[in-house]
Amino acid sequence: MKYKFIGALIGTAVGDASGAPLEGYSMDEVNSVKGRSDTWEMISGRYTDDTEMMIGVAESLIENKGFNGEDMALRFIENYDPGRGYGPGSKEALRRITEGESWEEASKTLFGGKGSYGNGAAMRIAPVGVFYYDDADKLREIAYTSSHITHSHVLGKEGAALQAFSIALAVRGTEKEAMMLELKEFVKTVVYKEKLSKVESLLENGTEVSKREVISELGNGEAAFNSVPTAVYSFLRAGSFKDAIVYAVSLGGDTDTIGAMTGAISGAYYGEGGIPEEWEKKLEEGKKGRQYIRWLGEELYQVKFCI
Ligand code: R7I
Ligand code: MG
Ligand code: MG
Repeated sequence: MKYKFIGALIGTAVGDASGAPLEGYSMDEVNSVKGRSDTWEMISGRYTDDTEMMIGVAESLIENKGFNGEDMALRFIENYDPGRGYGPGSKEALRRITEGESWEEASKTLFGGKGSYGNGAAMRIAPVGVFYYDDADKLREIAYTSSHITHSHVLGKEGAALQAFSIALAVRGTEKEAMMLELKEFVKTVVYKEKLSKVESLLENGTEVSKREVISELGNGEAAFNSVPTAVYSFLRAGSFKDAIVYAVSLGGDTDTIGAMTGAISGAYYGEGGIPEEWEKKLEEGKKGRQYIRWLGEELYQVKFCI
């Protein structure tokens, strides 16, 4: 169990770093850079906003032994490094909070008052997925409220909840075949129900389905509904952590984020031991690098089970 907690967090970072140098590339561009998948290697160990925000979520859950919105928002602000490629909506929400607006209000005015449906809330959700893995109602509640700091659109929040619940099922050790049913029962909005039906049909068609079809059915973009189902599919169709990440990144588009989300679910499912050692070792070190992220996973486990 401890290695599943660590796996979800390190998996986020490894998936993020794997996709980072290719973010925004089309599928064809990725394939021309990467070549055949059996020669595929992680180019750089540097992570992006996805992992930096995930670190903030973990730090806050550990420190408060559960969710505290004001504290989590402050962690995001403290950790904020403009060189990590933040989305414009998240950046604006954090700027507003820095200037004194409450974390409950700051995200509401974005995108014409509808709030963001970007994948920025889902990409950072791994600590919520592992910490509340045994309580679906609580997991949904905390996924929604933690998302709200930057993402107040229902589709942004629901994407984060779907991603968190996928991680929770992986922590529980639910068989892949049984996951689809649980996920379909869990999601509430039509958009995600339809996307999950598409995931199911694609899975039924086996590994021969073309990447073009996957991209046109599920998406590979920055909206949560065009990337969370893609990560779930990338995880479900693969037989290992490595295959899942290579596939997710090979779709192009929002590669770091689809990589991070696929890595979180896969890391929780296979545990840290399923993550290629050479990839984990390549992750950046420094103040909040590889060892710190591992430590956060251990601490989350301690807070969950030992206190
Ligand atoms: O969701 P967010 O933090 O961005 C995350 C992405 C990931 O790929 C990271 O790796 C990083 O590169 O950024 O930031 P937002 O700006 O809230 O959302 C991302 C994008 O989704 C926006 O820039 C918009 O293009 C789109 N988007 C919307 N478009 C129209 N209407 C999000 N919400 C809306 C909307 O309501
Ligand atoms: Mg990023
Ligand atoms: Mg991204």
